[in-house]
Order: sequence, then structure tokens, then C-alpha cells
Amino acid sequence: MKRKLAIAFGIAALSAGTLASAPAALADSSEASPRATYFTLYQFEDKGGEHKGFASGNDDRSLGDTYWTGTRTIMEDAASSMTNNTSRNVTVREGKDGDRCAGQVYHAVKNTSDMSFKNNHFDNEASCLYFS
Ligand SMILES: [Ca+2]
Repeated sequence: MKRKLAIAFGIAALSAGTLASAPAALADSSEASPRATYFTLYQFEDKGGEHKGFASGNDDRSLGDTYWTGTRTIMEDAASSMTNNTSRNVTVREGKDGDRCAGQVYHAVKNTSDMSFKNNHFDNEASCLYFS
């Protein structure tokens, strides 16, 4: 954590070219770092719209009662892109069979992003996810 903040600060300081921007740089890095270790689903392509991050190992077997962050909008069948910055693969599926995930499968490989689920035939399908 501290190392990542230091790196982010260093980059921000370099691009700003002055230490006068130090407080702003710290605010930016603290905002970015929580998502760095999350599997994040986004409402639209290209990481657009609402988002929701899942900490590594934090399975959610029913997105039918999960809200996009900061909203009262259910996220089931509405995700269109993702970033998986965790060190674990995530399996996302289109449906449920009792308490189990079921139906079409989407594999979110660790440390990858996918800017569109459309070419995976998985746009607006995500209903259930678990880390492996
Ligand atoms: Ca894709």
C-alpha cells in the first residue's frame, strides 16, 4: 500500500513538475488505490457508467440484490466491461440455479481488463460471480 502510494505520488509529481501539487497528488492516489486490488464491473463499455468493485475472494452469487456503488440500481444483467486487478481469476455467469451460479460462463482472467463484453456474447448478462 505505502509503496503503491509512493509510486503514484512520484508519477504525479513528475508530470506536474512541481512539489506545489503535492496535496492534490496525494488525494488522487488515495482515490485510485482501493480499486487497484478489486475485480470491478462497469455498467457500460470502456469502463463507463456505474461501477462496483469486489475485493479478492468476495464472491457474489446473486447480483440481483447488489447495487452499483453509490446507487439504488440493481446491477444484475447490466454489466458491459470489467477490470480484474486481483491476483485471482473470476468466473462470471449469466444465471443461478438455487444458490449456485449457472448458465453461460465468462472468464475474467487475473490482472486483465475487457472494455466490452459484446464480443464475448456476455453483454448485460452478469448475474453471479466467484473467485477461483
Ligand atoms: Ca470482450
